[in-house]
Formats: sequence, C-alpha cells, structure tokens
Amino acid sequence: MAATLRFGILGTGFWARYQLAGWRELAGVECVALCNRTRGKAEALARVFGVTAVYDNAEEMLRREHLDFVDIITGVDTHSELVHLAAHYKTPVICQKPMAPTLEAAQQMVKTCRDAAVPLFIHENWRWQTAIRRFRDALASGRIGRPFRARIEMKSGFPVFRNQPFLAELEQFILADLGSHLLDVARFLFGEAETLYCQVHRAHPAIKGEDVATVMMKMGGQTTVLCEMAYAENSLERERFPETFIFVEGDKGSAELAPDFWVRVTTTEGTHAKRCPPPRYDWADPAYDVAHASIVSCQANLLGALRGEATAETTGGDNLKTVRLVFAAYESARNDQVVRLQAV
Ligand code: 89Y
Repeated sequence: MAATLRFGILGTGFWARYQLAGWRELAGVECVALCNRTRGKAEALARVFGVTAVYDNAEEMLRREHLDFVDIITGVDTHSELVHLAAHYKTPVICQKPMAPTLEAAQQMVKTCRDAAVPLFIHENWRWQTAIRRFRDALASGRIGRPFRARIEMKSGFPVFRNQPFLAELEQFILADLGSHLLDVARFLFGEAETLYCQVHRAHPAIKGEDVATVMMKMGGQTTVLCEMAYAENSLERERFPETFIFVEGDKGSAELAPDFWVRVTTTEGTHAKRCPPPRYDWADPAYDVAHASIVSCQANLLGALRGEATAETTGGDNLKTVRLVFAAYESARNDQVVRLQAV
C-alpha cells in the first residue's frame, strides 16, 4: 500500500470542514479531491484547504481519481447510494453516522461492501472522546465491581439547528442523530442489548422529528442502562453542549463522568477524581470542542485499519448493531412496547 493514502470527500457541509482538518492532524494521508452537488461549496472548501480537484458528480470523482478511500460526509439520505457506488468502484469507504435512514438500507450497505470485498467503516466519533475512553478504562479496572445500573445523558439547550438546519427537517431526529452516538457509547461500555424500551417527545413545535428521547436497555446480561437525550432548548441552568455525562453503579462502588470531563470513581477507599479533557485543536469550533477533538482519534483508528495496521472499532458490521438499537428505539416508541433483540 502507498506510503500516503489519497482520499476524496463526498459532501462539503458543516462536518466536512472539521473532518478534513482532523485528517490533516494525521501523517500518511492526503485529501486530493472534494465533491459536492453544489460545486461552489466544494470549491470554497478546496480553496481553504488547498485541495486541487473539485467535482459535483460523485461517480466522476471515483472513476477519475483512483482513490485509496473515500470519506462520505453527506446527509443520511444519500449514504446508501454513495456507499454502493464506492463498492462498485472497489474504493474502501468511510461513511458518516448515522449509517442509513432504515435498518434494511444499512444491512444492504454492509452486505454489498462485504460481497465486493470493499472495506466499509463508519465515522462514529463519540466513543473516541478522551473522557469516555478513560471512563471505560475505569470500568474495566474492576474497581466498582459488576455494573448493575447506568445512566448516559446528554440534554442540551444548544441551538443545534443553527449550524445544521437540515436536522429540523428529519422525520427521525434525535434518536438517529444523537442517539446513534449515545447508543454506540452504551454498547462500547456495557456490551450488546437484549431488551429495549423507548419513549420520545417533541418539544420544538416547528421541527418534524422528536427532540427528546429516553431509552432503557438491559445490556451485556447484567446492566440496566438508561440513555436520556434532549435538544429541547427549554432553558437549562447548566449548559455543557456537547458533553455526555455518565453515572454507573456497581456492586463495589460507583463511577461518574461529570461536567468538565471529571472521571470520578468512588469505592470504600473514597473518591478518586481525575480530569480528562480532550486535546484542543486550533481548528475546532470551541462550541463543539470535545466532539471535534474525537474526530481525530476516530480517523486515526480508521486510517490504521485502512493501512492494515490496526483493527477498526466502528466497522460497518459493528455499527449495524448500533443502527439496530436506533430503529428498535423507534419501534418501541411507536408501539409503546419492549423490543427483544436477538443475539448477533
Ligand atoms: O449532528 C450531531 C453530531 O454528530 O454531534 C452533535 C450534533 O451536531 C448534534 O446532535
């Protein structure tokens, strides 16, 4: 494999600028082409980052550039079509979360890439946050014993629609957008879910989807996990967007990921607290700092896998299990019933 991997980006919206900046933190990888349906947007980003080739047609980019991989950073409705196109051109592909608008589409994307022997990875960055990695280390140390209950929460009044106006148009909003992240973190910390129950609400009157969701799961055969998420913009005293807070009770102690990245472990010996802030990058938007920083670690992991030097955590196959939880949550909320998930 070439020393420097050449890649192209499909989609030059809000996240592309940060993912591209994130790639530039890593050695041995270079963005050589940008593509966007509205060519002017791709040209504008290309000027900022000095990328020479610009396209407004994804197929043309894949046909002409002979890329080592393609990074899809478009809206969810185009992921399936573009992943299939990449598979056709035998180009390894990274696809932005959420993988697809339906479970069936996500399954088909994984199958098509598998059949074509084309690697498919999902850009799922949340689990790569520094504090969440350290929190997982704390659980794995066994100090709090067997985790029997956990709460993972992200409730924020941040106006997410300002930078990402399309979110207001999604029929399925918070579970797909933020739930993809939180349910993936739940799997990362506690294993696979056996049962799931969900309720949703819409607090904003003028958006199409749900902006509040509560998901309760039995995970890894031993932990009751509650995921609470909200973008209700309903005036919270403490605003920490986009921090995730976690509280876990074990039979020998408890652990907390608290505001400002404090990881606290409490046992009979007392509380051990350590602040685990994310690295700060000058290109990151301070309002999204921890999320933007996690892009770099996520991409480093995927780059290692593309080079055959590491195992990717968020392969298409693995992320399918997160997608399954997202759609099980919608099903549960729709029917007001517990969903039992088959082991996979
Ligand atoms: O789109 C979402 C994401 O991936 O991180 C936060 C966000 O911008 C709003 O939920």
